[in-house]
Amino acid sequence: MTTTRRDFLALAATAVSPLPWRVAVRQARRPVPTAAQLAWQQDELAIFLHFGVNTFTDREWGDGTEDPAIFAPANLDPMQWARTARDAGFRAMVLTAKHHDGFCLWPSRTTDHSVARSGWRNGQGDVVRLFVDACRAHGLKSGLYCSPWDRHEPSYGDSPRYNELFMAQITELLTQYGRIDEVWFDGANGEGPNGKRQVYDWPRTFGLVKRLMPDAVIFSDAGPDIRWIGNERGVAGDTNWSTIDPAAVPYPGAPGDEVIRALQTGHPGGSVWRPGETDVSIRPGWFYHPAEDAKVRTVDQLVDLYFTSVGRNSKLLLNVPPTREGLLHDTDAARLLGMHERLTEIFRRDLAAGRRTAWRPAGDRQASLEVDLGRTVTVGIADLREEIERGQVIARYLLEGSDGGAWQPLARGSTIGFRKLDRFPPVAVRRVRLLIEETVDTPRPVHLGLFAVG
Ligand code: FUL
Repeated sequence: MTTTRRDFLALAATAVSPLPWRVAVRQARRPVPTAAQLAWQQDELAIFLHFGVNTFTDREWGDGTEDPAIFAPANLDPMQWARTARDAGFRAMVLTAKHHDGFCLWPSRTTDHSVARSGWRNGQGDVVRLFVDACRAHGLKSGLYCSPWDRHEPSYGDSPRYNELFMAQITELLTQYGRIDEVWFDGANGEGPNGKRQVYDWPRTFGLVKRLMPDAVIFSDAGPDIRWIGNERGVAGDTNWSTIDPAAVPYPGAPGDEVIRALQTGHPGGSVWRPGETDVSIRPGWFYHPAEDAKVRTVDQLVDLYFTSVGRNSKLLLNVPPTREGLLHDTDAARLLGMHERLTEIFRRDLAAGRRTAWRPAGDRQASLEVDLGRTVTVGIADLREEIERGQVIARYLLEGSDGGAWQPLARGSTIGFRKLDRFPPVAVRRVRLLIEETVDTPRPVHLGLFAVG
């Protein structure tokens, strides 16, 4: 029996460490975010806008036979979308320029299945243009979703022909509207109108975006810049590495439990930086349905989403679908503003700010951080942050508090990354310490914020 290099690494790993990935991790230089990935994550909150013919047919997936004339928003106002997003503390918006039904919200030269054949503004309107203008007017970044799955386009399934058309659509979107910050690809790959299945050309697609819009981040299940978090419930993995093994998610839409697990948690030894985006809707559906007006998530639920996405080293892409009028619904807008007020209140005063802290490395895989709060205060939330510009390294930690007596555990966790928020029953403490029990590289000082509301 021969021992392969892979066997050797596996044996070596089990011999020196209970963590099988440690050997591999030590060998390579750890990945770090690009400037665009870092800015994307620091934005924390983005609004997703599902809008199109489905808004008027009351469906979630159009089949491509919709008459463009049904697209007739009476009061379309992307400035209202952007104003609401900005006032609610969101920093970006992503619009479905084309969903699976193939209807283009811009007057594409590649098809007549677009706003150009709708009654809206006598076929002279361009929703993408109004959208990017509104984003710019309100200081928001703009993103475009362009579905590769197209149930209208006759060439879909005739792979080389459709791929040409898809490239042309992306080219229009990335050359006619100025800077676009995020390009969003759904991995769905269903049948076309001819019943055929399409073979997408992902390397070409990603290459085109990189060439036309080098500073944009590309989202898809498989990256290359931002990965999907693996579910649409708004919950990132409690363990969530921004690094991942690219082979674990080989292409957008790759099926399987292992793929979902990899998306949820990332991998400490992953060779690429590919943080997870958490997309979830404020309503049960992605598109607007009047029957869901009483099913909008409550402020409490939205705050919970913040904790399970942003608070787990992810970014929240919260879908708020415009109505048939072309506006964000009053209920949805009120909930967004309520969420913002609540979060502002929660994070109003950092009880650890300006307090004496001591950072103590212990060897090259452990460290502790202790803060003396100067007096006894009640804390219920910890806000932990790694300096991710230099990579993500923490794998396990314990947070403890003391009011003079013995240290009491407040929270335990695995990864931290950009931001980890822990909520625990409010407790009176004078000192708090973070014990970093395990890392995958030399630990660096962590930011610790403490807040009162639990
Ligand atoms: C899914 C799509 O099929 C849904 O309609 C929605 O756009 C969601 C964000 O992605 O895969």
